[in-house]
Amino acid sequence: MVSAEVLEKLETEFKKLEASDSKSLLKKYLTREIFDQLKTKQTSFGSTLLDCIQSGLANHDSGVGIYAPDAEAYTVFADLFDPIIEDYHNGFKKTDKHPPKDFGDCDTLGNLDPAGEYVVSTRVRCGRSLQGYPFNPCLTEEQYKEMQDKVSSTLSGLEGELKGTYYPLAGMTKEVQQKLIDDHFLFKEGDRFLQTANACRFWPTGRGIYHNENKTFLVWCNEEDHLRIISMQMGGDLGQVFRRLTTAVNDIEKRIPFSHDDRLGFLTFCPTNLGTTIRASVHIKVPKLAANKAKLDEIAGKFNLQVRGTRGEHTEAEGGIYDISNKRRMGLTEYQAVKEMYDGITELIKIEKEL
Ligand code: ADP
Ligand code: CIR
Repeated sequence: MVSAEVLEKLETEFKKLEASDSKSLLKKYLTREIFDQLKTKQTSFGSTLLDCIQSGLANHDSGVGIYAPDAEAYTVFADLFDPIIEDYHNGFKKTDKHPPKDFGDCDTLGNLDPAGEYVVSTRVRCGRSLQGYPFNPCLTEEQYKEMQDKVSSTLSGLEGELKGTYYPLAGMTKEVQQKLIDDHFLFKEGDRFLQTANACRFWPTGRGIYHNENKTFLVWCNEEDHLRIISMQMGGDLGQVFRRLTTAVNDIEKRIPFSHDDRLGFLTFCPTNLGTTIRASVHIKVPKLAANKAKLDEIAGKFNLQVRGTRGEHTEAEGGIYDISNKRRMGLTEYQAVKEMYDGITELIKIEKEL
């Protein structure tokens, strides 16, 4: 049974959201009818509607505003998740099925900017959830420790270019942590969207980063998702970056079983990351296009691209450097998601050159 306290909080905060000018997908799709239908539901982990939407209720400036506290929430609260998923992932309907994993032929993706005039660096990441564990809001401190042990010992088996070291956040000096964040290798701390989603409990327990010597291959442990697997390097050689990622993911998948759903693809905490979970991005300087930020967003949108600031989501551009990536991750293959970024960035550079 959902407690009277939770129901009361839901009611009060829902009214505030309704009265706000929030542009979030949560506000767009949480009608009174859907709200009343879902407010008394619970998953077998005890997760309620409040657990799903508290981040969006606390942050009216959310773009999306909803997270799945456990995988079952995608089914129990489907009447809210499905339209949000459809909107974010370019029309992925509740009757649609995400295609099977397909990394395609990385060799068909070349260097986006061989002369090095525009692209500063290239990064491709994906998210994975460990089978048998719920997402952040439902994890116990013990589970965080257990997962970190599992992840660090598994990754210690990687070889060649992927060989590296796991660094737990607990015990890392603030200087080292800040340098890793400033250099774009490590997740930031204190993200209010995640905090209010109840995703930062027991921090920094169980959180950490694995990376190879050159920091071209990295794995985040227990930040937003159980795992974020990342390949990145300076310049625009997307083919090389994606090839490294696919090699790593194929190898790690042989060692750890991940949560996958027949319809939704790989399962993640945030519905924007479901499916392929791929975000392929460049750090890019396009000063002429960026002279009008609204115009840059509009043109990027035409190519299904999303523009972020230099330090990632919810940050500003520094030194004219934008993070531009594929927006949708569902209803297409891994290869197609990366190709969407490749084709879009190729067009953006062409437009920039012509201005
Ligand atoms: P995520 O990519 O995991 O969704 P963020 O948007 O917060 O999360 O980005 C995480 C970090 O990755 C940030 O420090 C951001 O600057 C960095 N980053 C993203 N794309 C690139 C890129 N192409 N080159 C260098 N750093 C990047
Ligand atoms: C928002 O709604 O703005 C945040 N909750 C982030 C949403 C999408 N980003 C993500 O998954 N990293």
